[in-house]
Amino acid sequence: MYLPSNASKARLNEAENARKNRSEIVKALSQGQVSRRELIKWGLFTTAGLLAPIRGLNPFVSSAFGSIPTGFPSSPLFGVKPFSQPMPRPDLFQRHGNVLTFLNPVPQAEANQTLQAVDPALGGGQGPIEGRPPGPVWAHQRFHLFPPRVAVAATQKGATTNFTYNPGVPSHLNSGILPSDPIPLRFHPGLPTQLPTHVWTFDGTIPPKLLQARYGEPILFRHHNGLPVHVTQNGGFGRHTITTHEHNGHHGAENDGFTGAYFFPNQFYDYHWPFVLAGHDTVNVDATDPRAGRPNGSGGITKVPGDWHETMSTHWFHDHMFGFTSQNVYKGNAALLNIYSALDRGNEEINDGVNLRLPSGTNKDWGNLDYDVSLLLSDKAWDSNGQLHFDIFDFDGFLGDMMTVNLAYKPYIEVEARKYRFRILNGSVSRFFKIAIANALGNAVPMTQISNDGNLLPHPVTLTALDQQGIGERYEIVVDFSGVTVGQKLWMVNLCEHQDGKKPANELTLAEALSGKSADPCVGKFLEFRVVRKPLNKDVSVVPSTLIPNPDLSKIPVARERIFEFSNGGKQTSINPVTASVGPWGIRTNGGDTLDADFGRISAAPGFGTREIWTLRNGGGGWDHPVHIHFEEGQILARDGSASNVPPWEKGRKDVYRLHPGGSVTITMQFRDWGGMFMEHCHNTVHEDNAMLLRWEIDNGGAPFLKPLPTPIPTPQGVTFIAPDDILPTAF
Ligand SMILES: [Cu+2]
Repeated sequence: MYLPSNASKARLNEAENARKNRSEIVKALSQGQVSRRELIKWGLFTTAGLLAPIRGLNPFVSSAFGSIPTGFPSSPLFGVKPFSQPMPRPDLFQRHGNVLTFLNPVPQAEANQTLQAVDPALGGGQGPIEGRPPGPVWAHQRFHLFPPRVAVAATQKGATTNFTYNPGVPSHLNSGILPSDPIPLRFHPGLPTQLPTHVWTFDGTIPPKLLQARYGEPILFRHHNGLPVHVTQNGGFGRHTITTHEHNGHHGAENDGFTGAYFFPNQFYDYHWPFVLAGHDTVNVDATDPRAGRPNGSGGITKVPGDWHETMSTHWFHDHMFGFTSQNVYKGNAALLNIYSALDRGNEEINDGVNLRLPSGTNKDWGNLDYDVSLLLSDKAWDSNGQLHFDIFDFDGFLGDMMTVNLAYKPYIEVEARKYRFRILNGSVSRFFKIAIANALGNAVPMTQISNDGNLLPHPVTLTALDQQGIGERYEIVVDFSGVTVGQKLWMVNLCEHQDGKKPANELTLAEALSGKSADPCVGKFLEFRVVRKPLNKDVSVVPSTLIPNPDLSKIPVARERIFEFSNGGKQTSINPVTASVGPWGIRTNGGDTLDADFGRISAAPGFGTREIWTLRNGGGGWDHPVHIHFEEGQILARDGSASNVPPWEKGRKDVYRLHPGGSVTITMQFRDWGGMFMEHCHNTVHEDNAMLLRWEIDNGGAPFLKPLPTPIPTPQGVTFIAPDDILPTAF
């Protein structure tokens, strides 16, 4: 938590000094000069993983100035007031249809091993231009069956000014923002411009990027690493190696951003995202069902194989670097991804009996964003110079004290008096949200939740406050402003109060959250809606009472049940310094030991084409863990052992599951279409980076999959492979 702004000067000085001292250790750790192991050996970390209570180093311990469990001084606002800047829509990634001429060299199934000189800072010599692990095991699966039709390229790099902003909507639909105006990288026009060492984003710019994809239209995303070759050029946090996870892509594992498949500065990695409907090989294989399809660009549908019940809408992609995900995502490695389909085509007018006609717009055949708005929520903190600041020393989690939406500090958005769709992503490090919408009288405005994570719900649910939203979760809502008088304002309000990064401390009432009495600076209003006019065109959108029913798994036998328990007190059995980390957090699989992360260890290996039931259990201790399972959405069968505990908004499919303290979630999933190594981890990314992560794999779907798969060991001079360190006895 943060010191109140009226704390005594001496207390603030003490905290600021502690921040500086801690920053030195954070820097040394992030730059690889010391390891967590060494810090534990030196007594700077306790065995519980917390920074030892050394005065002048740990502001989280009681000090001479009182017993407030506190941390930094508040981030300075330099006189900036809330709701004094427009909220930018995301910046669209440019889609290139001429894949083979746009991308040079041409993308290929196996990693491109053409050699280039490696910077001396990275060890010199020669290394491959592509950082993807080489050979058939990491080749793009079925690359020739799904040739890329759209190419997208981006370079991860330090903060710079955006001269090419494309929000995809005219400025009157973007709160008056003129795309021709250059956008310096700052959280508000009145706040300092971020240094290239402190913020690293896609192409180095803000607003955050949005990619628009369609089912059956494979995308080749070439991700260049343009980060500094010197590991020390990081402003004190963030690692210059990256791996990009398309959260919750149904793609081959070589394109999943595996935590151990990271690549180095001056390399690229070709991610091949085919966007096939799950069940591609077994359901609707002749592509006759019009509900399984994509908008064809001229009012019709191009049908695709697969199960239409598996249609997904809202993803995001972000870094997954082993041990450094929290720092890198916080630093700006996060982008939004909308997937369009026959059912959810992003056009509210086309009435073909398939299109759900959710709020979006009518101008384009698909992908209209006029009334379909992505909101990336994240809490940030900055130092006395206004530069982005991060602290890894509380393994319970990191909390910022400044709310941002699309990386803008507490902005406003202009809306018309009609229905809007909002795609809300919790892109924080450790903070949960609970969202309500308030009017000027402080009353809750109803909203309709239409999706949970990637998937539209079977049936929409009308609520006056959403459930708690954990890190990585997406909730989509439809808000109807048609009854609001032009000129009035509404606010999006956070009701979820934190006292630390462990879990939400309290759920406040709307009145409590609006009262300003919470000690948590991120409680209360964070986004202002200004209703500026009647709709320019008639609102023809609808919210049907049935959206997308779940796929029926009842006829598929359950091959296996597994239990994963998430708790503290993990131990490390591997001595491999590359693949294994240590930390207070661990995962216990099927009653074995609670183990720290090792991406060389196989903890589960479900059979290709099978269905399983997994129970995710919180081992207790007063933490919540939002657990993310890659690759496949689960249907929640039970919470705390009972189906009746599953709320209506969790009756669709999900990919992040909040366990609640002491709670459990039982899900069912199937494993098909693709193979390779995937992950399961806590999405409180501080927990994830401090060892609450495991590897599981699907490796008996046929060649080239070896059983078990070899572990990649990336170096700037090339990726080598080693045999798995460890295979749990119940894995296969
Ligand atoms: Cu956790």
